[in-house]
This record gives sequence, structure tokens and C-alpha cells, in this order.
Amino acid sequence: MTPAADTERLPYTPDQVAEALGRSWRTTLLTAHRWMVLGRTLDSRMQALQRQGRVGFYGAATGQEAVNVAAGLATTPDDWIFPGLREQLVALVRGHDLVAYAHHLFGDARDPAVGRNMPCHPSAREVHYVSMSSVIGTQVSHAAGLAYGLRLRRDRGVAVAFFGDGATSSNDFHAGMNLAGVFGLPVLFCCTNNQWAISIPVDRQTAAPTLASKAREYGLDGRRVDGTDLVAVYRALAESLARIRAGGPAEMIEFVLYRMTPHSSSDDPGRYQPGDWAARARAHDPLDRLERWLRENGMMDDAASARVRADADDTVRAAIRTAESTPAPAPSTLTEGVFRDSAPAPLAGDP
Ligand SMILES: Cc1ncc(C[n+]2csc(CCOP(=O)(O)OP(=O)(O)O)c2C)c(N)n1
Ligand SMILES: [Mg+2]
Repeated sequence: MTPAADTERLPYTPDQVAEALGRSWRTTLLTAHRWMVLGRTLDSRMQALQRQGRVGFYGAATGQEAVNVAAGLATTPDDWIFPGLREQLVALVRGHDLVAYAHHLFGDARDPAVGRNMPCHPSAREVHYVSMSSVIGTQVSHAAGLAYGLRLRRDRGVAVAFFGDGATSSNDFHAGMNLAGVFGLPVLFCCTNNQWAISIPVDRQTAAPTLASKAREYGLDGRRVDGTDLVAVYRALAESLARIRAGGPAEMIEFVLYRMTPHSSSDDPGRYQPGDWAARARAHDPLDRLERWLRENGMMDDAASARVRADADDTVRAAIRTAESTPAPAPSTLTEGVFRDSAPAPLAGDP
């Protein structure tokens, strides 16, 4: 399976970008750049902290920031996000507080889930960001189910499900796509094809010519988009969301991109990736591509870029400092919200 057309830089004129992003295209690009830098900064800090033993686990989204930021900007508050492992930036762009997310990463007393979930598995009710299910592919059918509810309630929202290339081999992918197709549900399936399911490359995962082609077999529109091109990603998402919001059927977009980090902090890709993978992935870095375009078109210089990076670094470090100095959840919280009474009475005969 070949990736989307390789391009050295975003091949657009400013007029073409304006047409793709609308009247406030300059603000959109600069806002997207700021968020992409924030995501990149958070990933690199958290990976270092995990290595230092300060957080238990981390799954980076490095290389996938264009999709996450564009999704955060193109969706509306009515929409619902069903993430995989790498979409936390979508929640932040939609308004989830970075400090709250840092509390979650440290599993401390102010973590909205009071330390019950693995780090990197947040939920953010206020921005309709549903808790990630670690069971690969299940969010595809969860999203279709919620979309069924939205249809019944005549709600304007669209359910947006994110899942990896590997997830397209799961039972739940089949169940969710089929349900969405049969009932014409308001759901947008976003496949982030980073070309690896841990150690399994995408061409060992499926004999289908593309992942987007799978959608067509369920009667849905399936398109491939270069997931490292912020403009193309934003336009594709905005167009699909508008069609679905207007009553159109579910759609799937396959975003082709490159996993630039290990699968997670528990992985060693040196054992299975070809030696030139890292260099190939770096050549398709979505942040580099956007920043180069901004510089070539007079919208960014060294000073502005350094400022954005310094701001992101300050913001991320401050959030981490706050979370790291927060105590662990009290042991008594273990059963709160789980049982009606604070702890179940021991069974007769228990020691
Ligand atoms: C049902 C199930 N099988 C296996 C796993 C172990 N597992 C965790 S992540 C992963 C690969 C996922 O790959 P992909 O869907 O491409 O997403 P990516 O991690 O690349 O974003 C696997 C097999 C799991 N969590 N759930
Ligand atoms: Mg993958």
C-alpha cells in the first residue's frame, strides 16, 4: 500500500489556502501552528518524564498533530469525539484544560478520573471527549451507537471516531461501519493510518488496496487524504462534517501519515522498523511542513517561531509542575462513584 503523494511542502498559493480554509484562513493557520507546537512540546516533555519514572505510561501523537488540531478546530461543540490512543490534542483544542489533562497524566487527586485510568486515557465530558477504550476498534461501534442516539433525538451533533490502521482489522470496525451504513447515521470515521499497528506494518494488516476502500464496501464514502498536510486535512474534515450535518450519510477519511515515535513508552521500534523509517517519517513532519509554508509566505520568522515554542514550553512546564505537586488520590476515593455505599459490606463467611 503506497502512502499519499509525497510532496516536499504544502503546494498551495495563499489564494488556494484562503479558498480551502475560508475568510479567516490566516488566523486558522497560525492558531493551528500554535496548537501543533503545544502538542509536540507536551509529547517530548511527557516522554522524558516517563523515562525518568515520573509518569507510568505515555503514547505520543508526534506526526499526527495536523489531524488532531484540524479536528479540534473543524468540529463544533455539538460534536462528540471517540478517540484512540493519540487524540488528546483534539480535546485540548476543543477547550479541555491542559492543567486538568496534566492531573490525569499524573493520576493525582485532581484527575477528573481520580487516578482510575491509565495515563493518556483521559475523558473530558465538557468537550464531548469520550473516554478512550484500550480495546482496539471498540470506539468505532461506540460512535455509531451514539450517532444512532443523536439521530433519534434530532441532535445537530456528529459523532467523530478516531482509530488506527490496525483497528480496521477488528470486529468492532465491521460492526460500527455496518451499523452506520445501514441506518445512515451521523458519524465521521477518521482512520489515522500511521502505517504501523505496534510492530505490524499496514501491508501485513490487510490485503485491501487502501483502508478507505473498506468503507465503500459498507456503502459509505471513503477517501484518502495526506494526513501531514494541515490544509488538506482541515478542508476534508470541514467538508465531510458539513455534508453529514446536513443529513448526509456517514463517511470515512483515511489520513495517511507517519508514526514518528515508538508505539508507546512500552515499545522498542528498533526491533522491527527498517533503518530508514525515522528519516522517512521526519521528511513528512506535519509541523515542519506547515511552518515552512508560513515562513515562505511571510507569515512567520525566526523570532515568531521561537516565541511560539517558548510559550508552549512555559505552558506545558507550568501544567506539569501543578500536577506533580498535587497529592495522590485519597485511598477512600477508590470506591467513590462505583458503589452506592462507600464500600460493600463483607460477605457472610469472609475472614
Ligand atoms: C482488541 C485488542 N487487540 C490487541 C490490543 C493490543 N494493541 C494495543 S495498541 C495495538 C495496535 C494498534 O494499532 P493501530 O490501530 O494502527 O493504532 P496506532 O497505535 O498505530 O495509533 C494493539 C494490537 C488491544 N489493545 N486490543
Ligand atoms: Mg497504526
